[in-house]
Amino acid sequence: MNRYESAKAIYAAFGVDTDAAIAKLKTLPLSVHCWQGDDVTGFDHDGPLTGGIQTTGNYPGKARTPEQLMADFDKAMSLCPGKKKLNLHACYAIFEPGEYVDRDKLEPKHFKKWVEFAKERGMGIDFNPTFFSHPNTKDGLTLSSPDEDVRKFWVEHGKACIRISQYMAEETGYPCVMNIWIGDGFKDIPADRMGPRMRYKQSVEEILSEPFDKNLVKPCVESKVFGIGVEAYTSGSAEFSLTFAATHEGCLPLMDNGHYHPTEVVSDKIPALLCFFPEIALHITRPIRWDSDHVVLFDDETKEMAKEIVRCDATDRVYMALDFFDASINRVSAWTVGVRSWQKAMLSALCMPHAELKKLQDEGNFTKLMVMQEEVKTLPFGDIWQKYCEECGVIADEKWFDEIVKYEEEVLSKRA
Ligand code: RNT
Ligand code: ZN
Repeated sequence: MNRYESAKAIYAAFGVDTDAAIAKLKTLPLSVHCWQGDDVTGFDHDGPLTGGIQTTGNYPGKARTPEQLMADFDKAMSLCPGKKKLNLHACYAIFEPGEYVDRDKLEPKHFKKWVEFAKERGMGIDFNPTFFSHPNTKDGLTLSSPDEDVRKFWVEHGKACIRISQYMAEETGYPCVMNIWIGDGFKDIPADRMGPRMRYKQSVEEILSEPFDKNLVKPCVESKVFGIGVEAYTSGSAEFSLTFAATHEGCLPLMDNGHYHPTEVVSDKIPALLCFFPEIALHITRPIRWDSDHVVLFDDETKEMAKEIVRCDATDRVYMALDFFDASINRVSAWTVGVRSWQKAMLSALCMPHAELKKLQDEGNFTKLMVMQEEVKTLPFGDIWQKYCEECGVIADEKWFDEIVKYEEEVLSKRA
């Protein structure tokens, strides 16, 4: 018996069908963010990264052109099992030589090359208006600005992004999740907390008044508790964003697990939101002490989030996207580790006897529940992972890193 067959039998004794788990995971799209490849820079500006987020590190070989970013993305994805979607930001618009339009004037044609890229690879696309890294941010505010010209500019950007999202969905045949996140906020104690939120509410309502097909475009609002330089207050707080989504049909709440107080966990929020929302969206990241956007690992909270999605039978109701950016290590490797980690978390969640464990809970058998939850932790998951990778045609073990070393030597190290 080979290792997979042996592992499969061990799992079967727990009532888990590992073949079914592998087959299921192959169908679940994971949205992979383009911005790990170039430290959230994009192609439409030269200025710094703003909006309260920051990349740290200066590892050589960063992608500087669409061609480089696409090549790096391809390299990383060739080492990752599973179904992927491409997650783009508006600042990754690709202009013709000499062409430039500001963000309020963006059109589908500026994303044609990305659409071709995605279609050739059978991927859908998710999209994000970029409300940061732009000079038209006044006193740190965009959609919640009291300056009507500034606010209107960003509303127009949001509307343009709805049209672009609709185009992406029509072209690829997959719904486009369009996520609204603003870094608006204040460094110090504000005198008016409600005003910016009322303006933010009005702005998103104006953006969503742009016509779109609700089956094709899935607008979201992403909350955040604080950012660098906006420590005291954010317009898009958790309560604001959640309530906005709850009261605006067709708008989804998006939870980024770096955006809450450090003792809060998104794994517990997933089943809470699923009681009310038909669909929700996630940004999967790894906060260390703050919203640091470290590379996602196969760690406890990551596993717990995946477990909740599977246990709630919500794999078709949760849009899963990665969101991290580490500039201190090889970026292609960072991408690969993050994607593989989430895939591992999902596969291991799919290989748990959830019905049996729930039964123990409902019967009040907490003694056995604890025993079983501990026992399943040491089942031979590595053999299931290996089989999944093999079936997906990617390297299962640590040898994938040899490919990174080679790519760094041959490609990344040659970049100016
Ligand atoms: C920032 C948010 C947001 C961004 C991306 C680039 O804290 O998490 O999602 O990371 O839009
Ligand atoms: Zn995020």
